[in-house]
Amino acid sequence: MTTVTSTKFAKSEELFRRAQQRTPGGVNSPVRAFRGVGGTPLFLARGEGSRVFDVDGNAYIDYVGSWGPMIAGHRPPFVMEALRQALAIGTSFGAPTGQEVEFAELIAKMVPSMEMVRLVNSGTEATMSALRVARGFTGRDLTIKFEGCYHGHVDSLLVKAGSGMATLGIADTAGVPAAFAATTIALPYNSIAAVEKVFAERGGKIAAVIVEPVVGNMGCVPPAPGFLEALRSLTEKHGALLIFDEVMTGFRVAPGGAQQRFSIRPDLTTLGKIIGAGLPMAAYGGRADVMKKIAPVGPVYQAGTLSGNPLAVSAGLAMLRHLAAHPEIYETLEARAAQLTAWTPPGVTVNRVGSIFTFFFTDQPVSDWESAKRSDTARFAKFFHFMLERGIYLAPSQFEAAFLSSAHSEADIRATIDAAKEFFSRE
Ligand code: HOZ
Repeated sequence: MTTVTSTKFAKSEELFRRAQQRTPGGVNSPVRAFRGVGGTPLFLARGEGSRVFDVDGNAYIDYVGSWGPMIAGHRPPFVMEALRQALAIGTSFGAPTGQEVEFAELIAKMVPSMEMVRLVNSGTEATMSALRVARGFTGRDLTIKFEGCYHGHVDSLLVKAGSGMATLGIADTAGVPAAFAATTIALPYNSIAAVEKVFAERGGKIAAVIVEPVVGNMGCVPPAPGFLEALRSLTEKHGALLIFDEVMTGFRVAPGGAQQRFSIRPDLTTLGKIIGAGLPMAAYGGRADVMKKIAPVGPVYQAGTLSGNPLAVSAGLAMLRHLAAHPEIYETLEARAAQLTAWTPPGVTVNRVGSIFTFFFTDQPVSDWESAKRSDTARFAKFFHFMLERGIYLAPSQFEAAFLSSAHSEADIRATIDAAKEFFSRE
């Protein structure tokens, strides 16, 4: 029997009630459950340009953008056309296609450190595989990661992780054998001294340093000047690999990602989100001598039935071609995001890199997980619901970033600023 409620979210509420009977927490990925802000998650019916529409018919200016992929907004015509053409051919072959070759060539052109590339289906698979090949290449087991960075739900990387782990306050997840977690050393983001110390003590055992070059998963936290450079030189000095997790920043903060923006060449890179243009796809790649350790050429095994799926590759190829052909998009994104974050609300710290940004509800600078977690999450939750009521859809957690798309107009930006200013003036 259907429960009828009188709120403007009645259909979402009903779907959420049913979903919780059959899916843990009613969602297929934890942060979506609104646990960080309370209330009922919106069940979405469709998206178009800068807008999403929920099942109750409410429209929202969308700053989630599917958590990053929708850099050109929802249903960009060039992606829709590529998908139409791909559908006419077939949805999966489990065999190589010509488009995969073109795609790998274009990725290598846009991100030159990725001399060789493997396509996988999610960011988690990409980081898991990159870590495995780093271990296989170096013959070492330990990994350095940073507190508040999130690299998917890879067993050994769920240590002091950001995103849903930060939102739900889970420090170390159940189900990960202690021996796996023990291969990870979690250090404060932006602390060169902490990384130097660990390398001085255990440098010969460290296979890789994995880092979000701009953190998106504790909210947006930029790298301090010199931090990425120090990671590069310390890994080089000690024979460890530097892995840039560019699942969020890839094709987002520059056509060639954070490594282009900050002029650092990592050994390995992981990509997700924009690379699939909203379809399930990710990639890892890097130095040819490292990537040649992967089967069938080398002894490091990694495989996938749907890897290089023709629909996902068509969409991704259309997206990357579009971004490569229109570098002016990055200037527009930069200008609009700067406009959106040019004012500082009282008691709030705004962090932004390109079109990724976060309003942290603290008046102190946010440069790592210790400072991010001082944010007033209850105040953020009030802000979130106020904005939602005014038709603005933000990520339902203080510890996630907002993403702007090229479909967001100046009018969208103005409407967003007006709503936010109203919140702060009424508070
Ligand atoms: N881990 C994603 C954001 N950091 C959330 C993905 C989702 O819930 O869809």
